[in-house]
Amino acid sequence: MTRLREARFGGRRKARLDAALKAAATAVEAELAALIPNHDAPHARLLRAMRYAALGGGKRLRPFLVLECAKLFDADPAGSLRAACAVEMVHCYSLVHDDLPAMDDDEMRRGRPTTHVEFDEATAILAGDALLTLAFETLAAPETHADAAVRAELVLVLARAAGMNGMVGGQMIDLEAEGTALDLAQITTLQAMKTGALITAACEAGAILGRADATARRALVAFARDLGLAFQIADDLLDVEGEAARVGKGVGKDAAAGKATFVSALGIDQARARALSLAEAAACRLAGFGERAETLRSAARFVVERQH
Ligand code: GRG
Repeated sequence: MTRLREARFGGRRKARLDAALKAAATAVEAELAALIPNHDAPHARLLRAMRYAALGGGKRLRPFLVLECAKLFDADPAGSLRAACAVEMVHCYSLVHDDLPAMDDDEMRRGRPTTHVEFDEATAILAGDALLTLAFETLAAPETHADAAVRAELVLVLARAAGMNGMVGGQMIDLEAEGTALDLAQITTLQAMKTGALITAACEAGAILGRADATARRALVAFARDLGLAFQIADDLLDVEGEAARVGKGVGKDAAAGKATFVSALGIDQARARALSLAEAAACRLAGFGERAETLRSAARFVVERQH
């Protein structure tokens, strides 16, 4: 393929991906707004903080993955959207708690003040707790899927990804490791738990909603694992090279906190090369889905080029 044709092809793929991401983000925003009520109640402050944390920002990558993976199997779109929102709620809760003074102590997130700065620490903790529990309430409700076994499996997969052997466990390792020189294998394990587990659960949820067979489900899990690592390396690169205004949060924080990252372990050039090869490997995992998985393949390729 000539360079010009390649660029045009890439451009078309990128445009299609952007449109799919935008459509997913719009649908997720509307559904989240419906799932987190905004009414006059004795606990209205909690509801406002939850909405602040969950609405009006973010790339919505995880819910996009739920929706795209579920679409491969023609799963019911309404149920898939609810499951996508559940995954995003867990993600939003993790951001709220991660930003707290006791953790990363961040003041900016998604281009605006973090939840504890906008409200207060206690409210932010409660908003995170309530988003986490609402995620499971949403998955367990019959509107998400008519089959209780499917709902139970969704709950199981998300709980495992979010909990002690997944995101929370990864966060613990991360906090304990500050100022320590982790090797590449240790960084990979940490990040697979902290960031990768939820990304994997998002893709697996799509497979569960669509009652995928074991081969298809394994392929999506393998795709998600490569994608998750590529995504995290891109995040580490952004922390070193990105501009705060564009990234929407503080940058240069990893080095300041003495955190071991893919960039500190590999250097910038090797980290970028590794992200690119992981993204390519992720895309190859989807060969069995043919054309239907083109948007997911594009997501893998473009996740490493993101600017925020
Ligand atoms: C506090 C329980 C608890 C867990 C914290 C995932 C996590 C563990 C913290 C999030 C903080 C962080 C910077 C994690 C690295 C993963 C990452 C890049 C998160 C940001 O995800 P994006 O870029 O954010 O998808 P948006 O705003 O687009 O949704």
